[in-house]
Amino acid sequence: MKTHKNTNMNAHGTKPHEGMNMKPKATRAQLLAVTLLTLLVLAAGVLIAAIYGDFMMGAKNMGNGSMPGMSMGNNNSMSGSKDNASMPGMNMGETKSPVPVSSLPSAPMSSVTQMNGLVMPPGMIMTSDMSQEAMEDMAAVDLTKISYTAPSQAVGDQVLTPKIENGVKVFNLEASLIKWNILPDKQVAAYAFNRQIPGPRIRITEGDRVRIVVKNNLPDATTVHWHGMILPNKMDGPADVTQKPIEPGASYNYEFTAKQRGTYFYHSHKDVDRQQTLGMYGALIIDPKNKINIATYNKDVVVQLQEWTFKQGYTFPAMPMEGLLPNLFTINGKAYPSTETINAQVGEKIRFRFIGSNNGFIHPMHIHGGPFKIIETDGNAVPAAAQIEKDTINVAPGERYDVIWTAREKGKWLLHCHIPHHTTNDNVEVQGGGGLMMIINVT
Ligand SMILES: [Cu+2]
Repeated sequence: MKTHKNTNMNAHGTKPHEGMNMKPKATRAQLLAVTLLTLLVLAAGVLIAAIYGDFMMGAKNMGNGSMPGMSMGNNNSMSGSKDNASMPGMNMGETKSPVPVSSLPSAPMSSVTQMNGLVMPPGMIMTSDMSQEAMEDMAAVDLTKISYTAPSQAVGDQVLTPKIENGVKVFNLEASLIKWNILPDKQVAAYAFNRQIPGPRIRITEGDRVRIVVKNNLPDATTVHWHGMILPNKMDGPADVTQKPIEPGASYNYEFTAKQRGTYFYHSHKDVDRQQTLGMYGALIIDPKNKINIATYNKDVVVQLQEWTFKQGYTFPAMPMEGLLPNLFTINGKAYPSTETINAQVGEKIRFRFIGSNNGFIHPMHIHGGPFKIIETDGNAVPAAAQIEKDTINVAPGERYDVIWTAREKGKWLLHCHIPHHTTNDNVEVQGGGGLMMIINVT
C-alpha cells in the first residue's frame, strides 16, 4: 500500500510565481535621469585618467627600427625616461603621427640580474610577493655546480644497451648537470640523463620486463615518469604523489612489464617546469612482439622537440615567463643547421616519430614535398581506414604522432615547425632558418 504524498508542495503557503512580477515601478523620466548621470560619471573618469595617467608606450629608437615595449636584453642604465613609468606590458596604441626617429628616446636594455645569489632572467617581471621557491624555479642553472661539458659534436638520443639480469632488461639512467652545445656557438647549461640531450633512447619489445635504475647526481631531488605506460601506480613517477622524490646522491628502481607497443617517452616528474624544460626527457620505443600487419618503411627517425631560454650565457627554464619567452629551439638536442640531415632515396618511406617532449608551445610540424600518413597516435595504432594524410601536424606537449612520409622527388626537403619564430636561432636565420628545422636529402 503506497501512502507517500508530496507534503512539501506550497509548504510556505505562497502563491505560485508570486516573486515573478517584473512590471517596472520607475517612470520613463526617472530611468532617463539615471542613464544620463551614469554617462556623465563615466566621461569624467576617462577625462581624469587622460590628464593624470600615462598609458602610452612610446616607440623607442634603436638603430633604424622603432620598438615599442621591447625588452632588448643588455643593460646600459636604468633611464629615468617617462616611458619607464608606463604600465608594464601594456600598449595602449598610438593615435598621433609618428615621432621622428632622431627625437625618440633610446631603448632601455634589460640585463640578467641577481637576487639572493640567484641569477634571474632579463626582462622578468618580479613582484615583491614572489616566493624564494618561485625564484629558485625560474633562476638560471647554477654554472658553478656543473662538472661535465659534453663535446661540441656530441649527439643525444643514443640507444641505451641493457644488462640482462634473470630475464629482466636493466637500464641505468643517471641525472646530472651538463653543458651542451645546441649550436657550435651556443652552449647551454642543462639537466640531463646520461650526459646527453635528449636522454638515451630506451628501446624494448612488447612483453619485456624492464628495470630502470635512476641515479640522481643533480643538486635537486627528482623522479622519472614513464609517459603513457600501463604500469603499477608506485612505478609511475610523480613526486610526492606516488613516491618520495629521489634525493641528490640517491637511486630509485622503476620496474614494469611493457604491455603496450609504440612511441612513448620518459621525463622528470619533479619541478617539471624546470627539470624537463632544461632537458630531462628521452624516447621510449616499444617494438611490437608480433610483426604481422605492421607498417613497412625504410628509415625510422625520432623527432624530439624542445624550447630553450638562453640569455647572456645563462640558461633559464624555458617556461613562458612574464617578460621573457624561449629564444632557441631544438630537434633531438640540436638547433638547425646543427640538426641531423636525413638521407633517403626516391621511393623510400621514412617513419617519423614526433615526440611532444616540448613544454610551453604546440609546434605545427610540417614536411615539404608532399603529405604523410598518420599510422599511430600516442603509441596506439590508427586503423587503416582512419589513417588520414596531412602535411602539417600539431605536436602538443606530451603527444606522439608516428607518420610515414614518402620521398617522392629528389632534392632537399625541409621538416620544420610552422611557427616561423621557432625556425630562428635567437631571431637570426642561419643557412635559411634555425631551431626546429631539419633537411631530408633525397637522391
Ligand atoms: Cu614551433
